[in-house]
Amino acid sequence: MEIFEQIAENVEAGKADDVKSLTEKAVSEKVPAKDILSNGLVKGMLSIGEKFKKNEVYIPEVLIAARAMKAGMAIVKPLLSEADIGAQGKIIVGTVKGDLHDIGKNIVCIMLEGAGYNVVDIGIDVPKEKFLEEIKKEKPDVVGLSALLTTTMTYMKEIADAIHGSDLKDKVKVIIGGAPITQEYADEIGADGYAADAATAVDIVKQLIKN
Ligand code: B1M
Repeated sequence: MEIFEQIAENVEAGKADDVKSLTEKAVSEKVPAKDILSNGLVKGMLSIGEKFKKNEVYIPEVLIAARAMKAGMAIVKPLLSEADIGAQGKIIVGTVKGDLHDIGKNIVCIMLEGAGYNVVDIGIDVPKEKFLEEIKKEKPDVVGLSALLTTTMTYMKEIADAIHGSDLKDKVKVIIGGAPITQEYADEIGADGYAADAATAVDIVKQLIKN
């Protein structure tokens, strides 16, 4: 079985120690960190996500898998940052108020860091006031909002409205993402970009910072 498959299977099975040692092995075999992340760690997490959706596994299994994934991410993350050729721009990323999901957001942050951006992760359950405060403090080029629940995605509009209604309007671009988000919703709330996955988020940020 190839190493990516082994990593993905062990993420799914929640075996943090095995994920850690397999990730270390892949790194020592000079497998690119980005490939370990997307073909192994993320693949395993997406797979358990699908099973959770079909009620084939429950929340505890998902949490244990997330912990295993994080064990691998801890090894891969500094390597992605080492590939940094210099900060291309600054991005603030947070999961919106009421929402505690952070796995996708963390992957987006890692991929952006890996692409050379200076990323400020402001965490989960973030109210609009905190987004505005951090934008004023950090002066990012782009602010990224993540939401995984249909009940919390509506809060993205409140954040977008707060930014667009302030003097920060022309200073920062807004991108949004998360499982229930669509391009239509991004257009509806006046966001500058939408990304279905972390790799696309990097592409969109690149385009937005260039313009
Ligand atoms: Co939650 N959960 N969850 N959950 N959970 C979902 C989202 C759900 C779809 C599961 C289901 O099918 N029923 C469902 C939402 C239903 C809905 O709103 N329509 C759901 C629910 C209902 C809940 C609770 C309400 C459950 C309960 O308590 N009864 C509760 C809510 C807690 C809260 O937030 N207030 C809850 C709790 C949890 C856990 C704590 C158990 C855990 C979160 C652990 C954590 O994040 N630390 C969890 C998980 C893990 C999931 C699923 C299984 C997996 C999410 C995940 O990590 N996916 C999820 C089912 C699913 O999505 N299949 C589910 C893997 C990750 C790599 O993908 O997050 O989509 P994703 O991120 C992707 C893209 O979306 C995109 O890029 C990422 C990487 O490619 N992306 C962005 C994400 N953010 C982006 C931002 C960007 C750009 C792209 O720009 C800024």
